[in-house]
Amino acid sequence: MVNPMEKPLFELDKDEFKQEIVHHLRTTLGTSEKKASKQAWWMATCATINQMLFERLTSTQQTHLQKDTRAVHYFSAEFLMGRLTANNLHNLGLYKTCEEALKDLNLELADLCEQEPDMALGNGGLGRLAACFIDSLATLGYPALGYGLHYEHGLFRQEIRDGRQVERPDSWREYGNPWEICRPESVQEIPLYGYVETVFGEDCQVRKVWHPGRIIKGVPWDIPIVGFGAQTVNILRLWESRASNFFDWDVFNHGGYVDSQKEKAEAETISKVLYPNDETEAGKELRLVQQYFFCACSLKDIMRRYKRTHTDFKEFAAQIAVQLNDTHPTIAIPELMRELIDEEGLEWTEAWNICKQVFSYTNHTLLPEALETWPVYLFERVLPRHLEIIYEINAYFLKNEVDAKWPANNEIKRKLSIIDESNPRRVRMANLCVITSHKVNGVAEIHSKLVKEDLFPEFNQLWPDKFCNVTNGVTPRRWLLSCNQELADLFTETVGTEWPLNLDALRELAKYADDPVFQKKFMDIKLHNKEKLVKVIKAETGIDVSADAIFDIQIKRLHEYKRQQLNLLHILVLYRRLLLNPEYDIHPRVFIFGSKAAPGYRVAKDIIYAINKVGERINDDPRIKGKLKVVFMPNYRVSLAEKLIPAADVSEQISTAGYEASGTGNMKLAMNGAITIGTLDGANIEIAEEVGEDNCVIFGLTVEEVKELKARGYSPWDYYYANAEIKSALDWLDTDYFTPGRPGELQSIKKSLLDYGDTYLTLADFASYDEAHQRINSLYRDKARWAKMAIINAASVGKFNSDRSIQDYVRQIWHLDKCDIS
Ligand code: GFP
Ligand code: GFP
Repeated sequence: MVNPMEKPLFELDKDEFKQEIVHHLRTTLGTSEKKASKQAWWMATCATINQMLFERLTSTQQTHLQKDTRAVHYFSAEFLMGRLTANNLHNLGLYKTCEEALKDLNLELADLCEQEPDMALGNGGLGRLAACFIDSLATLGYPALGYGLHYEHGLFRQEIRDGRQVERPDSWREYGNPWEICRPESVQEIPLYGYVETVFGEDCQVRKVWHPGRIIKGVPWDIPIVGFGAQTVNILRLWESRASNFFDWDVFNHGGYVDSQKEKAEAETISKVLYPNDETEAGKELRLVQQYFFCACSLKDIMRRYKRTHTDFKEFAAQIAVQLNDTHPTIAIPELMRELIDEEGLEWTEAWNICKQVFSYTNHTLLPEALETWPVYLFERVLPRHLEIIYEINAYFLKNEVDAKWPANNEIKRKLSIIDESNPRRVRMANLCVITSHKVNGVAEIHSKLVKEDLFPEFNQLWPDKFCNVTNGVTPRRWLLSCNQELADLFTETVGTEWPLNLDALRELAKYADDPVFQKKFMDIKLHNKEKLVKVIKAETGIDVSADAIFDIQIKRLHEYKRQQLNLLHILVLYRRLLLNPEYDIHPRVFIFGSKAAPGYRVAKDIIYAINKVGERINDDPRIKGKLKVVFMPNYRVSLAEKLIPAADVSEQISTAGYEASGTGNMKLAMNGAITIGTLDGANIEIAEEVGEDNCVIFGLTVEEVKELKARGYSPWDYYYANAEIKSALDWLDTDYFTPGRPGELQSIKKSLLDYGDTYLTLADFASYDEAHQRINSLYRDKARWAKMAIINAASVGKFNSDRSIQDYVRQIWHLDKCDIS
């Protein structure tokens, strides 16, 4: 493979690049050098990049077609792509050329990159994982397609007003997006609602005919996914919904303009917005329709492509792998059954055998509320034929599998059934996934073990070979090469150019971990990144912080199990200590948060409010002499993460053990030399194994201890009464100390930690967390020791390259071959 760090794949030199940009500025953007806005310059740069991308895209697709390759289709309701300009340039090996070309035009590439809105078509880790995976698939040269929804509005833009989260609409393509290509030639028609008719054919065979009540049009938009080295350019195909017959001219001509638009508006609603994860009540029906819509479009697209080279379905399972990213795309299972049986005329068993080989499922969480179920009545109305198919799968499964293994055991039947028989009856999507898929994987070793033992123990008894583990990973191209260029250059200088493809090459760095010269270079880069972040913090929040302080960062969705409240409680305790004893000896600390809360999740929003209010008080308090600062960065998103991660000293990974399936932020931060303070949860365990327990700071209850404590009966009050600091900190929240004139505004935090039982054992882990922070404090003061730890972290996280995850999927689940693109 050509390594673009040594030699640009495309031989454009700086001057040619410059000419192309100017050419596009004039001919594609229709403006001139004198008048062009930064936005126009950015668009012209993207058009230049696309020239190269599209060529590779076409040759990739042609080669895949010619060689009739087996491909994986990654079905995901979320793809958190972020920005693509810098990433694409790095993967093409043209970043520096482009930077110089723009310099000649008196423009800064980094500055132009800021023009790009984030493509935030996801909520958090799950969606960003999908984005890293398609990067790795292309990099490794595997035929693969990402399939998802073309949300008009991605995750909301978060504003902070008087400390509170306010959700504003995100409009990532308001002024056009240079990376997407509309493919009207591949439009699909998707049926919905209606009823099912039973027809007796002349051959006396019973057939089911679905008479849909509505047809929606699915319009595909392709985003090219460039692998590093740009041999392969795969596609992320996102479906936009439109009315199939969107303008009713008759109605319009009779004066009913609004009516004529109604159907159009309704159809477009389907791909209008991304649902934030925890919002389970809102728009249930719409959410089910969204899931069905994108799965049905994608399967039709797959079948269309398959039929170009095949006349029957005998090879289908050999050619097609579909990975279900969580339960959101589960409806693809009955949809493929329906297509094969009702539309293609296959027998039930034949269709079922195909489905069992095609699908595999990744579980991302053990939280019961995240395992989707849909009321049967809703299914009946929206997807009547699919409900029948699900019933049939279920009957077959209960009779042939469950009854065979546990004869006449109604309790087990009730538990494993796809239908939950309580009132109202519900369809359990996870059960359908497990029953159908040939492989089910968790996303870190401990999580995969818990999936088997706690979540699906009976399924595991039925099919022990079905369950496996693929530990998550992140792409080092975005999360090191692109976001931390100075560090990337130092690494290239030290270990050579191979590491973006083989992250294990960074192990070499460990040799220099004790070398004062290397330590200085490494820590100077960290300092420089922190200085850059200081400016961003000032610009975004108005808060002054010093780059000499420890930058302690917690960035992730806001959820009580991720325990931002534990971090906050510790801040309150530190603040109190400083007030009681101004000489209290700590190295200055800046606690930085970035986090969005699901709009319907009250306590999560209250935690954001509390962080901001506590922060305001602390940041303005001269008595503590700047030893403590609290920063809440608004609108956390991929592009902000790219600025925060390179500047982190400490990485907060503090979920209750057993609750964070894996985590991926933990990997990104360690990769950039931050020291983890973490529980033995998710991938933290594997990170600790790789970097060594001396190079991270572990605290808190283990999974087993959490279970035991819960079994014994956990009472947070015991900790409240036993620990005077916890008590004072929580009682503080009853007063108006942080919300002058408005006492009790922060009470809900205290309530959730005491009155409502502290589900996530925040108080039980507090003492250990506090002690861990004291260790951080003394470690940081030993400059050489800290630098060594940071270097060893960066050197030891080769395992967490998403390329490794993809290879694990290929070996255990997908069985794909790489395809050379000539
Ligand atoms: C994709 C390809 C493109 C091609 C368009 C045509 O192909 O290169 O030009 O779509 O619709 F990636 P298929 O989806 O038809 O394979
Ligand atoms: C979820 C899980 C994480 C896991 C990711 C990707 O992400 O532990 O790392 O999926 O598998 F919770 P969030 O969206 O909750 O971050």
